[in-house]
Amino acid sequence: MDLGDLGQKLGLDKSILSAGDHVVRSPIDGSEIARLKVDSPADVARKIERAHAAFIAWQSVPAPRRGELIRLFGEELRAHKDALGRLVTIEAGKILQEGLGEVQEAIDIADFALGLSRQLYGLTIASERPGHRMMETWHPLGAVGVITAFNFPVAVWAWNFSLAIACGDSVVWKPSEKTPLTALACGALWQRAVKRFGEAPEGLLEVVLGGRDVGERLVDDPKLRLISATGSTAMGKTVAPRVAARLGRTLLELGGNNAMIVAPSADLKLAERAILFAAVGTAGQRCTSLRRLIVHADVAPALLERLKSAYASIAIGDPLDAGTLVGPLIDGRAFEAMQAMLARAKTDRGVVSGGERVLANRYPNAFYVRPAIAEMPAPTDAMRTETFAPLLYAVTYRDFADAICIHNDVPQGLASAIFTNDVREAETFVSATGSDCGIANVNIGPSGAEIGGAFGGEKETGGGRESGSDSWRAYMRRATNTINYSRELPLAQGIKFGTD
Ligand code: UN1
Repeated sequence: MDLGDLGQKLGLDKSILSAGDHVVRSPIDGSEIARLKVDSPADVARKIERAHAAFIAWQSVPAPRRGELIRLFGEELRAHKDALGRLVTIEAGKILQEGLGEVQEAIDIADFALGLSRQLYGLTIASERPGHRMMETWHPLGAVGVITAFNFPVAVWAWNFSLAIACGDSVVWKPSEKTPLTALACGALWQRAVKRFGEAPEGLLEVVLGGRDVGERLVDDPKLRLISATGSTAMGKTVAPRVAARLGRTLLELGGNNAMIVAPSADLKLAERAILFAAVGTAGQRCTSLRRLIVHADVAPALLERLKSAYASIAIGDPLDAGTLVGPLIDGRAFEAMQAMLARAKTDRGVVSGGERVLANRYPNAFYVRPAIAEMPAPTDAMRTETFAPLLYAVTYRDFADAICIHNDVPQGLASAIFTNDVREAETFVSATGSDCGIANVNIGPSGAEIGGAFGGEKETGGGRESGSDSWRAYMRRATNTINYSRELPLAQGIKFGTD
């Protein structure tokens, strides 16, 4: 796999690509695309220090001015959408349409953050005391540590970064070891925006490369007031207590185990398309990927028939080719994890179609699989774990209340969907007693959320909310101000304390 002129287009100096011994491979064919230098403990400390110093200066820059820098960054992203999207495809293996979509998501959040920079509103609150006013003020929080996963190497960082910068923070970013080039390219585009802006402090974005030890340095550093981490539930379970031990803040976006209920009244054609995009798109490697299908027994045979024939003929191959819908898995470990779960599904009396390795002759060092459907006689324990691969379990239901129970009976709570034309079912699904997820959709799949809404989930998904709505509050600190403009000093709760 050759990067061609992508590095140059994205402002990556050639020398960076061979500066060290961290080998970066493309999942497309397993070939080496770069050897990068990772950060030493001293490098990480220096970068955190630099980000902290940048925050000290940046917090005093008026928010709309901060928004202007994000606007310039959005322009860089627009101008380099094609090159960056391609790099995402080469490094993460997702099809080009999705690589481009991911950069678009970063552009969208830049626009959102620009508008937000004039809308960091606080409340004014009625005081119980005469001649007093209460209000809330939102202030920049500090340097923020952002840890991201391989599967969304631009967008998830951008959600955090653009909001943090608009909110007056700085960011130290540790990308996945599997997608460091994309991170360096984002950093280079950011530097172009900074240069055009002219007056930003150095260190608003520091990219740190390395493995778990580098992540741990971020997690343990009290200068990073917030750690925003995206990845597995296992990762979240180590990050959260460590940050809590120093009483820092976390924003966690962890595993999902997303389900869709298909009711008898559903438009099956729409459902089929939604299932395909959600279950096989990104080769099942989104945290919002569809993993469990809960279908009414009356429509299950027809729907599964259609799905199985679509799965059998879906275009699997080079994600840079326009016709491809399913690219490679990220690596051999992902492939083995999927195979292990397929074997388990069979032991649990499931009927598996697909799941086999394909294109092994052409790509002996890469891992392409046919997406799999495992029809299970009943929900199983294995279905409670997230397998980051295109493996879709299907179970049937008769009673709608049972479908909701099956739906919620997993440790994770990220995204969910129902296909129905019955208004009672639709409204129940999005009500308090319906889906227990952070994202609950009707007649669209669980994946592919827009940036305007808050993104994240409940239970073992970690509870964090990123991206749109009021997620920005996580990147700021709230001050409650009470101002006395009277000539008296009345105490709250009517307390009398001595005499005046
Ligand atoms: C992720 O997989 O971590 O909703 C993020 C979606 C995308 C983001 C996924 N907008 O599927």
